[in-house]
Amino acid sequence: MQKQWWKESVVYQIYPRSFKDSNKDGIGDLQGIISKLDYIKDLGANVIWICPVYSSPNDDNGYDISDYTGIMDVFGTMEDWEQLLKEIHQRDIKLIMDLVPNHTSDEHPWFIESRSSKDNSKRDWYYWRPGKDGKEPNNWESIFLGSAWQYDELTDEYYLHLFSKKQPDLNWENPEVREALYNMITWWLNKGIDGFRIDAITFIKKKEGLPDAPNLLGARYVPAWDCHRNQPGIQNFLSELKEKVFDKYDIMTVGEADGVNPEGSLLYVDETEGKFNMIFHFEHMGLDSGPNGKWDVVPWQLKDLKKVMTRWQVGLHEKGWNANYLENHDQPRSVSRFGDDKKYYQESAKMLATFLMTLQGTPYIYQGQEIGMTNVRFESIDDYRDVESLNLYHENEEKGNESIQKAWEYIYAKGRDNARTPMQWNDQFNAGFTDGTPWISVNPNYKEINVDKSLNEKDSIFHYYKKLIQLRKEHEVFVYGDYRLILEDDDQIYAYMRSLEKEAILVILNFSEKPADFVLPKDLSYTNQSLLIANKKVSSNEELNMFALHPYEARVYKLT
Ligand code: TEU
Ligand code: CA
Repeated sequence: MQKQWWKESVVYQIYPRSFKDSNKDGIGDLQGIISKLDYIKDLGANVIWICPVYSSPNDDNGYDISDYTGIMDVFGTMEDWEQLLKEIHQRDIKLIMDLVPNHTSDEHPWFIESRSSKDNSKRDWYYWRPGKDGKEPNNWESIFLGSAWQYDELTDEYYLHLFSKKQPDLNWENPEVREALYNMITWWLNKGIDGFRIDAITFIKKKEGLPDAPNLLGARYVPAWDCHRNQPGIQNFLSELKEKVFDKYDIMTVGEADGVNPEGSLLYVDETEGKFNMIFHFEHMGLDSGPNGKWDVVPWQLKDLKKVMTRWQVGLHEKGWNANYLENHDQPRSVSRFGDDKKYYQESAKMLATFLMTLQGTPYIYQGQEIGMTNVRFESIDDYRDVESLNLYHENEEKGNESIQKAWEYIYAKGRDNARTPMQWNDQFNAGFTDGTPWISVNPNYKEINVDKSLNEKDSIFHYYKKLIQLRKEHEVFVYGDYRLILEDDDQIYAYMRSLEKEAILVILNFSEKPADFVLPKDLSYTNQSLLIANKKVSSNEELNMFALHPYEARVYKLT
């Protein structure tokens, strides 16, 4: 396996709007980030991924871009950004930016031109279609609900938007669009950044003819994944992007690849043929969804988590590379979702940290994860900001009380604002995030959960993460070792071996709120055991062959 800096890295993800406000307007900004770089350095992350900071009317918090080469006013100026890059590099950290090539804002000059008339030279830069029988051109549902088409009176046609109606999809079939995007990407790379996280990349190819999706239940709009996600032909676009742009730089690229499975992933991340270094898959994020998608909330099962993660771990071994994450700005907080944010809060947050940091692949830590930030339950819909959750709420509002109750349940479980409440820096006013009024309220638990406290307590979740990051740096086996699942059928314990030549690591995780009996498989022979890290006190004379794990206990042994 080839050694690469991005395989050995630990990434810290920043959602700028919610990270740190420097000028009291209630919105996180670039100077705020600069003021906290030493904190990230102290944690030990050596790559920062920063969510979009480009000019945007903020319908989807920066994922609706109106100027790809401008900085969003409320975040600062290009000078601030340049200072940020410089200060990041001075600390020996790398910076990857978010790249959003599937759509622009409807306020982007390209779209304004495109919308202006049917014969405008940029008309074909987006998907414009006439209505069908007085209705939308097809029955596709937007990923953010409602129709994926928006009617525009001016030219009496509809435009396609897979996300919000302020995010019209670019037409990648048009070579001028691709060229314009490549120029923009090159422009950023020439500024000296170290790579990109590529947003919603599996959506850039649409099914030929934009046909209706199968509609068994006769719904007005239907999810149309099989028409717009990971479609045949997409790899041609990605190869071109790679050859014309990415290949010319020593950068790290991670594609956000909803709808890709381990088998199909090699087209994306094969060591030689792949178009990206790694991708974010969604298979583990789907484990608490039923057949009807994200808002069909069901309990997740450990056996499924093992199956999914193992297929990726084994499937990519020596062929490609994994990007591992348990939460991000689109997902609930992992301790609330896969752990227990009440009774076994500390234990389960650390257990999940152990899991994330000991898998094969590059780990991504989302801001606040390192101090165990949790989901939030605001009581009024006025406290929510996310366009997706608001759409869900309003769609259900029309259907009456019972539906509203359901909507609340879904928003509490899966709403994206769970991860977007301000970073909790201390127990002071607004958790130290802002001296003004925050754009979204602070999670009321900031007095118990905050950075100051986590830094001061030596057994904190923060220090545990820090130690795990250190271990990854000290033992190559964590990065390059293979992965082998053991105790496959155990329904409480998730355990695996990581091995590299003579180095072997045993990871034991109790994913349940009950004690669990661990029995070492007979075929695992070793002469010496040493405990590298654990989230509970382990007595030094404990036998490794058989012992009882506490709820959510995690242990990592080195075996020789
Ligand atoms: O997300 C795209 C995506 O496929 C999902 O993460 C989706 O937004 C989510 O499942 C909805 O519940 C990316 C960004 O990460 C997200 O923040 C943006 O809203 C979206 O693209 C549009 O740019
Ligand atoms: Ca600000």
